[in-house]
Amino acid sequence: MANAPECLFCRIVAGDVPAEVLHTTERTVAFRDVSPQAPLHALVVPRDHYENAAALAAGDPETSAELVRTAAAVAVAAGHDDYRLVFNTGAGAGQSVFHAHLHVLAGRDLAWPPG
Ligand code: DGP
Repeated sequence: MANAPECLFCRIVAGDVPAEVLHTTERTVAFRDVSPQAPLHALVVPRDHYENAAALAAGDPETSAELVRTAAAVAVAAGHDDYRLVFNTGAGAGQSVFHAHLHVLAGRDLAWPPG
């Protein structure tokens, strides 16, 4: 799927918007969230543009799996065996950037159920 020039995360992937990149793979980029909700708060995104996790899983299941592998690698590299992975899907669920992204949260007690 082509990248979307107006998409913030496409621009981060392209290097046009700065971000603290933690890990890259052929298909994914992981970078720190600008508004961290935990000591480790990273976002893992596909290099290609998909609106949300469901669209990514339907269109490119291998990259969908790589997102999870990358998220685990980021957490473990930061010293965390316990971590939370979150896909917000839809504005009502808190999605504000409509390029699929997997939140990686770790380093504090994470309550359940989430807010
Ligand atoms: P969500 O609400 O699930 O769509 O998550 C979007 C996240 O993106 C949110 O936690 C804040 C983060 N974010 C927004 N703008 C930027 C940015 O310019 N740079 C970085 N690194 N993160 C951003």
